[in-house]
Amino acid sequence: MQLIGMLDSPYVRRVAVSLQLLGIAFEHRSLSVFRTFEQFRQINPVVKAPTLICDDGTVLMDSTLILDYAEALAAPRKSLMPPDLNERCHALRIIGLALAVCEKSVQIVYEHSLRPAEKLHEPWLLRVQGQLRAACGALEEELRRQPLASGEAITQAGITTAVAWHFTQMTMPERIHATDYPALQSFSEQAEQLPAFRAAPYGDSTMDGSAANGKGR
Ligand SMILES: N[C@@H](CCC(=O)N[C@@H](CS)C(=O)NCC(=O)O)C(=O)O
Repeated sequence: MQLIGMLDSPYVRRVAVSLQLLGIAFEHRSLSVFRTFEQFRQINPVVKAPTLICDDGTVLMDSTLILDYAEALAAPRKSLMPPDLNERCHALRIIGLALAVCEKSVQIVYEHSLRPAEKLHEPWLLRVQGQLRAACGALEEELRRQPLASGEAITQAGITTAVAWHFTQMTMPERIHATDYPALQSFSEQAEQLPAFRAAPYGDSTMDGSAANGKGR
C-alpha cells in the first residue's frame, strides 16, 4: 500500500499518523500536487493529496474515505473511532470542525500562493478567515468542555484536531494566534510528541520505512 502526498498537507498527515496508529504498513511517497504535478498525475489523474494505492492497485482519494478503508482493514483489531453512539457523534462533530479548519486554512494558503497579488479577492479572504476563526473557536470550546483522549489513547478526533491546529501554526500564526486558543495549543503540543506524529512531521520529508510499518511507535 502506498500513501502519496506531502506531509505539509494536513489531510496527508492525518492519514499518515492514523495508518501508523492502526498498525497498517504502507510506503510513503512525498509527491507534490504542484511541483511534481506530472508524476502525481500518472498515479492519480485527479491529482489530489492524499492518494492511497491499495495492495490490489485500486486508487483511493480523500482522507476521510481513505481512513474509512483503513478502519475496515484494521477491524476488529483496532479502531480510532468510538463505537458508542454518543461518543461517536461527539467525535464526528470534532472531526467536522477540524476538517473545516484544514479546508479554510488551505484556501487561505492557496489564495496567497497561487493567485497573483493584484487578483486577491479581499471579501472572499475575509469570509474564509471568519469561517476559519469560527471553526477554531468552536473547537477550542469543545476541548475546554470535554478534553479529548490524549497520549497513546488518542482517537481520530484528536489526530485530526492536532494536525489541523499544527497546520494553522505552521502556515498562518499571524492570523490565528496561539494565545487565543490555549486548549488547542496545549493539546497539539502533546500530540506532536507522540511517536506517530514525530515519524510524520509537517513538511516535505518522506517517512522512513520502519515508521510507516508501524515499528517506529
Ligand atoms: N477533502 C479532501 C481535501 C484534500 C485536498 O484538498 N488536498 C490538497 C492538498 S492539501 C490537494 O490535493 N490540492 C490540490 C488540488 O486540489 O488541486 C481530503 O480530505 O483529502
